[in-house]
Amino acid sequence: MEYTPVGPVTSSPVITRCPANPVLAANDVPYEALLVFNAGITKFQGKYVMVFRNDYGRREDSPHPRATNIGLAFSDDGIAWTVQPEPCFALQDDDVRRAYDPRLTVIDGRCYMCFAVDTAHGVRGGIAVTDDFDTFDVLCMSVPDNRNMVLFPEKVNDKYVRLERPFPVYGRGGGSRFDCWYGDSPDLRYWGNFSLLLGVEHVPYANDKIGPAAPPVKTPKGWLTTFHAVDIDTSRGKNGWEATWQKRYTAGIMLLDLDDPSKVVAMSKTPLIAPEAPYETDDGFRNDVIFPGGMILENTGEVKIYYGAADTVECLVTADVGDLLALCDSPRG
Ligand code: BMA
Repeated sequence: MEYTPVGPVTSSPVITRCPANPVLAANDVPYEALLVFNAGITKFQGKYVMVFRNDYGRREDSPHPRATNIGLAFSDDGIAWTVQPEPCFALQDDDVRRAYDPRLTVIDGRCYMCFAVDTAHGVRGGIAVTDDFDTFDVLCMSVPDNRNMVLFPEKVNDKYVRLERPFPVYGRGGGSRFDCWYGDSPDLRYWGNFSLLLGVEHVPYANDKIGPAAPPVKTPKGWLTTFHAVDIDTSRGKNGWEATWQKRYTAGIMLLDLDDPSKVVAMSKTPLIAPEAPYETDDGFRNDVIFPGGMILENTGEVKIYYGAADTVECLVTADVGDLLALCDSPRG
């Protein structure tokens, strides 16, 4: 595929990186850990809770870690985290290689976790529910290839709503030109009514793929939500542990219609978060990767956005909700 380079990008001035970044890293984890990133975060039963991806086990023969599990951490302030002694959540299925990139959404007092699953027959997206992070009930698993599912925190028009990112390799020209999709469900198990929400071509700073990021938050103006956007520049070379890494992941922001979240009301045509800080651009497994998985709207109007940085650590930026809404100033196009 041909990729027209996007060129330099910068973060929006409305975000502030947390001075404590990274808020979670491998050395905070009391079991074998190497890359701690792409976490799902929400407020549940009076605490902040994080489920994070932990890739572990350095190998001699490959830059890729040996295995992945999902860790669990709690916090009173959303900044200082205590990791539980053991990972949580594993799928008992011979076809499954690993579950990763979890996202959390509380609906009617229960905590739902969306996750990606690598299987011997393709990548699947699943949804499980838990009340204690000890036992999980898996409600549904998509057909391959699909992942990056996120759930809305309440029903809209009496339907549960999710965003997702299927991988149509044949239908989109053979590369990874993948888009953001909408779907809804009467019961969180059976999903349908799918429609395209946002295509790569609607995002000026993407030339490869996009996907849902953190689960949306409700505002009077609409559902405010992040997405990840990927651009490829074939002149990029080694930029991390692998021989080459030509992608860059930025975070975007958009506003969906309150009554019909299959519609983008407005979006920012420039990135919300672009890789700039050393923990985003240097010394990581894959540098220049910003991958949001958690977004919390506080009563004060502060929005916390958590993201995996460089596929290596978990970080936090904050912004004012009014500023984020003001950034969404362009039509989808
Ligand atoms: C995507 C996913 C993410 C990861 C990103 C950058 O395809 O695998 O988990 O953060 O690539 O490596």
